[in-house]
Amino acid sequence: MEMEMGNSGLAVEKHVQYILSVEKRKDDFVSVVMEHLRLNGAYWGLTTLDLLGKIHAVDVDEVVSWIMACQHESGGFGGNIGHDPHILYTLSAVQVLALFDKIHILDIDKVTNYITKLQNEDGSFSGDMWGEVDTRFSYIAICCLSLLHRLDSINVEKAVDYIVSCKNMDGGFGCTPGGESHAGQIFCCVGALAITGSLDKVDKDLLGWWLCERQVKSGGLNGRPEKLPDVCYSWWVLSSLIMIDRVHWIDKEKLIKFILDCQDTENGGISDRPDDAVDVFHTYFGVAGLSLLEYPGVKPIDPAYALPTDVVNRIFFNG
Ligand code: GRG
Ligand code: ZN
Repeated sequence: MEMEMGNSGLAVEKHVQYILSVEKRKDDFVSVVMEHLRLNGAYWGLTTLDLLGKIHAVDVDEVVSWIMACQHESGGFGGNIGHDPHILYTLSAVQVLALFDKIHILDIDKVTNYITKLQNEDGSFSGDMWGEVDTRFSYIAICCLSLLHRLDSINVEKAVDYIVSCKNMDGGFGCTPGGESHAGQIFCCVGALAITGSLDKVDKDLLGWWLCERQVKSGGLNGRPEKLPDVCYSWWVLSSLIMIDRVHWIDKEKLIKFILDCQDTENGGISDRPDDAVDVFHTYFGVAGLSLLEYPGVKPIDPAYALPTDVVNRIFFNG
């Protein structure tokens, strides 16, 4: 397939430099405000580098020892050293270790125990000891335990039943039963169902229709009806469409153009919409979206695990 390159192509080198500069800038204003997001930010930045074939530009030992220093005695990980543990950061920690083929350095029982204890009687998951329940946490628990080969430590059947109880009339899913359908929650529910081999619980045509209606005139995708398009939905919507085998229902070329239009071609990075300020989150989702669209020069990413396909294959097929 012939893709538009040249001036309108993906500015790989610029984005790599942008990510590397953000990783180093540990104490500027934005980093201080975002300090509690650091472990998530590390996952976004490092996965982007890996998708662009540049993971070796970072010091593995430095990253891995910082990650391990974020672990709490409970087995969960905090967003940074000394922060309270949360399931959100625990997944990021496992994902980053997976990128570097370092999962074996974890005390698997300890991490498994932390996650297992967050499952509630109705099959749902809390995000931490304070108890907030959300289908995001169901996905995270299932994704994380699957990467650790420990899915058998939770009640998978009840976890699936809870996710199904969050399904709506429009085919989508919300954060709790009765919650409005949102592309982010749909990714979580479809991803969890994909990992547990339960995609038969999804009404694929109905959900596929709702998801492909997220594409607006500019080619970008929104997260709900009547909302503005945003590059991050290139991930939440597209990964879901791929998992339910309906990705041919959107216009891929127009979406590629929308993502490329959100690049800062001078200083690197990708923003939520054309001409907005760039950030690592949208840089990751833009590159990950292009990966799902099979854009040349970007490694393929797994739509359920949100990790490069070669990393996922290493975990499940090469010991
Ligand atoms: C490993 C990729 C990966 C994710 C981990 C945290 C998580 C699991 C998933 C989050 C899913 C989610 C709810 C994403 C939505 C994020 C987002 C852009 C929310 C914005 O919502 P609104 O209502 O914005 O503020 P809109 O776009 O609706 O105007
Ligand atoms: Zn966004």
